[in-house]
Amino acid sequence: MIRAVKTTPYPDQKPGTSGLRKKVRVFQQPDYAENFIQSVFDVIERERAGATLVIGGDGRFLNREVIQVAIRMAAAATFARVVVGQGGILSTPAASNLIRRRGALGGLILSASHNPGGPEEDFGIKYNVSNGGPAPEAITDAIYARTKAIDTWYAADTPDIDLDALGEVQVGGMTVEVVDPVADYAALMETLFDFDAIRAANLTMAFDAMSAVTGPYATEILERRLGFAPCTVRNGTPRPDFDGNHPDPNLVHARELYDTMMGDDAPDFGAASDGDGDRNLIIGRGRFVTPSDSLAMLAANAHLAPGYAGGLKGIARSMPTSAAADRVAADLNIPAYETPTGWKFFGNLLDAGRATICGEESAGTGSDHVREKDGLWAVLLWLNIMAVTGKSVDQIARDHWGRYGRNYYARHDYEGVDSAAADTLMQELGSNLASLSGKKIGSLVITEADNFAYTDPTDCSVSTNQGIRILFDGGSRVVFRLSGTGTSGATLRVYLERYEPVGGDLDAETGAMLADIAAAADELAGIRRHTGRSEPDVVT
Ligand code: VG1
Ligand code: CO
Repeated sequence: MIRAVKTTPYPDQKPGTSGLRKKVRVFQQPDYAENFIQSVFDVIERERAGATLVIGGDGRFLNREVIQVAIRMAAAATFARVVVGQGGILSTPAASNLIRRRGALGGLILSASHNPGGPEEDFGIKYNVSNGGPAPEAITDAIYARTKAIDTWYAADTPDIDLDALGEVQVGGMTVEVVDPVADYAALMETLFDFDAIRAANLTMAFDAMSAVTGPYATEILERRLGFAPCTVRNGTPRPDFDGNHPDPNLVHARELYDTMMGDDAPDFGAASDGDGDRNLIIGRGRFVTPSDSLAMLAANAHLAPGYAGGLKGIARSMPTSAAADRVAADLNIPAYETPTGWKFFGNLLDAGRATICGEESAGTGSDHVREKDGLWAVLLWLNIMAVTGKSVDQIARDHWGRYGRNYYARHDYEGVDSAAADTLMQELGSNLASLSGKKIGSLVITEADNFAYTDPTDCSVSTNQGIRILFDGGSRVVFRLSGTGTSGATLRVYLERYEPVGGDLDAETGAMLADIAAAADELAGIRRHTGRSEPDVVT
């Protein structure tokens, strides 16, 4: 029996940088999740009959409830099969892998990623397509359009299934298969990396899973398969509220790990991951590596891992990510791509075989093995490189800078800013760009200023208004963007970068090296004037 339920549209279901993210309370409104899921199914109406759909999430509050709803709705939408992670758990990269391995039409990933969880915090739904990656803009735009017109949602009239029992059950005419969320993903990692070499290197490490989804994956791969000591994985059990912590692996929220790694008893390697397991934080003993540098260093050394022994086809980075990776691409004589923020823009490049490794300054790195960024993948590639070279993170970083120069980098986030004030700031700045070229601010000379637009080289689709870039003489720059993943007010992101060439000051303190660019950013955009803030809330 199929239930057809009359509904009215919600006006605020526009997917952001990575799916629809709202407060849990918003998702708890009648029909809210159902409207969005039905809108997804309506957009794929012609392909969905008889197809497979992957469903899973990061275990946060509301995860199980929405999975049960999605299963009943998938049965009504005539999917033949749903593959769901046991306990409703699937990390984002594991979901991407499952979609690809099962030849699924797509997947629903239930997560608000690095945002906090719990009844007062955030929830999210993202649709991924058959390549395993986030739906491209054409599809998210179509989903949004549909949410504004929807009048009915459909669900099989069936009870909840047991999400904890592995195996198959029938829901209406559809098969639901509850699978081990870790097995396929761990097997994939074994094909990419030299587990024997990592084991033989006898490295020590600390991994903070932040009470989020990566715990079971890290425990299986690091402790069971690679033989790292018990308790290498901290906070390894996914909790609906992440134990009250903010599962964003940066120096603020993963402070304990940072302190461990800077201490006298630091292990060789420290890492953390975010709510849904697609981000990574890398800290060596006494050495933090910025995500932009990590991308460049991984790309430069990837050939040392079996999965990349044949070399890279190209490297892609999001626009606000530092240009460190571009220097590696130039050295390897392969193309470098600069895309808008958000992993959905890498999908076409990966599918077309133009890029092998991609990354973002926000602690996302990944490759063509799936179509999402992948936190544990980055951790394993670092371990593989350390094992093969016998070098520490600090040595790898210093050698890298000695060869390519160093892109000092930081992101300043101003959170919970009044939305109108943030919009005015961006508009004022945007309207002045033409006059900026040649202007001097302190010792910095502006060479170029624009509002970043991207033309996808594979399908020629154009994305405009992707952030304001102001480039200075000598390879330094500042970028301004408004976040597309927040759930209250606006977050202004200011990305600061200064290039220091080979032979220059390569081991200085980042804040000091960026001070004049930070001052220039305020002078150019009037951050204090518009937001009333004199300091960023978070510096990463
Ligand atoms: C942020 C990051 C972006 C990342 C996105 C999703 O977006 O800046 O690089 O792709 O989060 O990551 P925004 O629009 O807030 O700047 V995740 O791990 O939250 O899925
Ligand atoms: Co994430």
